[in-house]
Amino acid sequence: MPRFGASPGVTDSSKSAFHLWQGFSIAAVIIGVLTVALMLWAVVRYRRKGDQIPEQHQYHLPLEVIYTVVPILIVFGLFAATLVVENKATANPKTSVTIDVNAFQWGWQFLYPGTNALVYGQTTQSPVMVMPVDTNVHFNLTSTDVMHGFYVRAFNFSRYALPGVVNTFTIRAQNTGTYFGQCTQLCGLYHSLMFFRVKIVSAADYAKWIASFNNPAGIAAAAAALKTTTAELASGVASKNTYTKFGR
Ligand SMILES: [Cu+2]
Repeated sequence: MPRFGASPGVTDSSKSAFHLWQGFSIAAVIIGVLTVALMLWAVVRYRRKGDQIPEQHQYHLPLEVIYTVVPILIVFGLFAATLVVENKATANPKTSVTIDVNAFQWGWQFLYPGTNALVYGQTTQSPVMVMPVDTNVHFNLTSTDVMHGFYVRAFNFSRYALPGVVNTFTIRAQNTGTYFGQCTQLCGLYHSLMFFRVKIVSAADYAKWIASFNNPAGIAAAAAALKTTTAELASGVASKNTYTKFGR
């Protein structure tokens, strides 16, 4: 089946959103082809054949009922399909992993509550958020300063990161790999460089990664990072990298 310019992505909800997009596109193609065919048929079949005015008709009730009811049914069908996919995407099922995502001008902080793990990075540092595959991962998304957008292309998913608001959602990844993420709300000078990456790993590798923060060096590093980020975020002005080139 054609992709109609979209990608299935790597999560449960990205795939259902992708299938919804395919369904909408196919419906549009069918309606488009049908409409053009009817127009062409009318143009050819009833083209001017002489100077005689054709027979004049008014009202064709069955036809009028059909072209009122059919579009309504189409809209309801598309609406119902959308509702099913949206409810799935916004459901917050039981999860075993939680990640607190905090956006700020101009970077990302990923905290793993109940563990020592902490990831932090600005602009082209592209911090790497690690998450396990085949696991419901719960996200608490916030912002320190202004509106940001949490967007991962491979998730087919975007959410506002708002100051003073916690947006929650659940993602279940089906594939491992590293994927590109970025801010999608114009949020200031370095918005265009507000990158991050998502690394989806096996459950065993995820446990190993979390455990790597549990030795004295890891704890010290995480504590130092937390202190730095807290100070920088509290000051409202995070120190900026010197922008040289894309560090992707
Ligand atoms: Cu931003």
